[in-house]
Amino acid sequence: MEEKQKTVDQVMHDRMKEMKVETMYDRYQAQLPQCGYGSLALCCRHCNYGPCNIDPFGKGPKKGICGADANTFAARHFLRMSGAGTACHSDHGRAVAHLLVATARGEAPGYRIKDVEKLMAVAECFGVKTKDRKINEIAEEVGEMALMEFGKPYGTLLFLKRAPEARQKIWEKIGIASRAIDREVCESFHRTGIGGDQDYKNLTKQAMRVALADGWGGSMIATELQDILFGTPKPVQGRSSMGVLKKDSVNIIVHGHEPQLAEAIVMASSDPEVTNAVHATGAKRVVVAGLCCTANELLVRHGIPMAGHMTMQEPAISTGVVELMVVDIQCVMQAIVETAKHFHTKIVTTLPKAKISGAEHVEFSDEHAVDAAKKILLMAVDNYKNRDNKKVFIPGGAEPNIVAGFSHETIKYMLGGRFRASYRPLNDNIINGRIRGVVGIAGCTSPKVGVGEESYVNLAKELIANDILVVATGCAAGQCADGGLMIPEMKDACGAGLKEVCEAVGIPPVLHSGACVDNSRILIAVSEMAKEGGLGNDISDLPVAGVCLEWMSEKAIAIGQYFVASGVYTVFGTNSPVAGAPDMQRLLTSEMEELVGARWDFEKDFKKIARMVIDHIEKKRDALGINVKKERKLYDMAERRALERECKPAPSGHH
Ligand code: MSK
Repeated sequence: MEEKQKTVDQVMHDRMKEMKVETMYDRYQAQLPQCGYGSLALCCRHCNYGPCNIDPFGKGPKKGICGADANTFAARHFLRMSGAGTACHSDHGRAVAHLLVATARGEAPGYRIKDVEKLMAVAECFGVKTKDRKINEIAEEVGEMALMEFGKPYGTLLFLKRAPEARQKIWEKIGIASRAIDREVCESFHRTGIGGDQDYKNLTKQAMRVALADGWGGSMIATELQDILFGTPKPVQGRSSMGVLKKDSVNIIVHGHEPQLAEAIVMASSDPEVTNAVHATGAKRVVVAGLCCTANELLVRHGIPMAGHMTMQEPAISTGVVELMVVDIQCVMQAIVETAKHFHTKIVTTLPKAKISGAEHVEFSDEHAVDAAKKILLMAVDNYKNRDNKKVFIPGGAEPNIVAGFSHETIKYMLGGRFRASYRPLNDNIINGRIRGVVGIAGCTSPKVGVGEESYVNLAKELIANDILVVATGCAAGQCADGGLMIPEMKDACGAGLKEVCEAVGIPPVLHSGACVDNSRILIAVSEMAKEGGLGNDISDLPVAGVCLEWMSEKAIAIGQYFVASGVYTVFGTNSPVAGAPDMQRLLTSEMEELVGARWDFEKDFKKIARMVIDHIEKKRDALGINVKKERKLYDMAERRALERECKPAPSGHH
């Protein structure tokens, strides 16, 4: 039997083992068996009576010292995760809003407004006047309005209005329309403290409200305002593989989430002082490559190469060619400082709110972004001389070309054309069955599934073979890009219907839509599909689903919860975060459907997940009446004569 080719991840981990460089997989093994109480959400340490555990099987305690039961333990845990995830995406959004205001005021040299059309669209949604006003004036007010969304004392979030009316009514009816973003995060932590909210159903409702403040609040602010500042993604060719790092170049990796840092590094990389310094070292050029969601941001907007997804941060350093890894915030592992010690790589942190012991720190601010970026680049160039060529190992060298940059505007434009951009053609293709449905695959990569398992790649292949269009974000998108799925030629792996559509439009069947904050693009896309007509009135009517196979971050839980609260059936892999509390598990996986028309599922096996998602899509199609097969009617002779009589033209003068 032909041996399966090793993935880049696997090759690099073999290499790191050889070099005795510790990896996250080693540390994962060292943690096994992981704490059973923690895994089942049955450990509470919210107060110093604890830590309290609940024994789900034996005769041990069934309550904490305060009397809280398993459902309260699990629901509080779930709400805190949703709140923390929302805080991450939203604080990111707040930073972008500040940058927009600073740019509009001329206080952020180097940055400018790139997408005026989107600025106008957001201004309209925020009720900001645009007539006879300068672009910068409008941008300043839009930025300020966005900042108000975090702390306004009254009302609900402005972007909630973008959802179909039927969805907004559900949110209002059950009291989960999000108010100010900070208020929802703050209240979530208040309610989960000792002696607060102790009703698992009520806690889960707040988990919906805080998560909606992420998807339709912080994340949407981040995505939309980033598009205004850095450009809305359009189809762009890119490369994704560790092979984007070059032996003959100064390599700098930008890792984290907030694109303002990465954009500044890109701007400064062509500064003559930097290019001259590079040439003086004998290196050919400076390579800026992205990692994690920063990579997604750079890729979808500029086609800047992507070195890998989250679990590849240690392997990337272990290529021995990375002069410097500069990080901002989220999904950056403390371990990289130790990995870097085996090589010449410098680790540089940039934000006052995210430092790492042992890393160097160059403070980054909107006002001095390009100066800080230049300083960081020159540090990288200076470090080139310290590279140890004996340690250099870049796996593969194959650099799959990918086509990325599928914002919801792009999808609309590609399907409908510049002057009649709409979701009509997509809806029509779903109605006629060429496309059975759409699945968003989002989220993290995790050592829990094994080294280089390519679970997202396998799932996506299964889905496109069944005529399901896939939209990918975050590290799931990174894995699909590495796996070579984001090229138009992948049409040949599709079912006949999807293949026909991909061929006609010239799109890959797996669309890269950006970073994890960009799941907000999926919310807008499904809202527009519902509003376009022919597929019901609400998001929950659509034949769509969301999947996250290797969830890790609290952000993933917030995303899952806002997908479900928005009406999207969502399946998570590995394990349920509330598995030890049967009522809570039932609430998420069944009863939420009655509340919001969608629910969660948890399943380890990606093949089963593919089946679950396909079944769900077919169920929705049945409910919409678009799976009706016209039965072939065979007429007998008497019926044929009757038909002929009916079809004969009426005699003239007879009406
Ligand atoms: S980076 S949150 S591992 S998607 Fe957005 Fe990737 Fe998950 Fe971090």
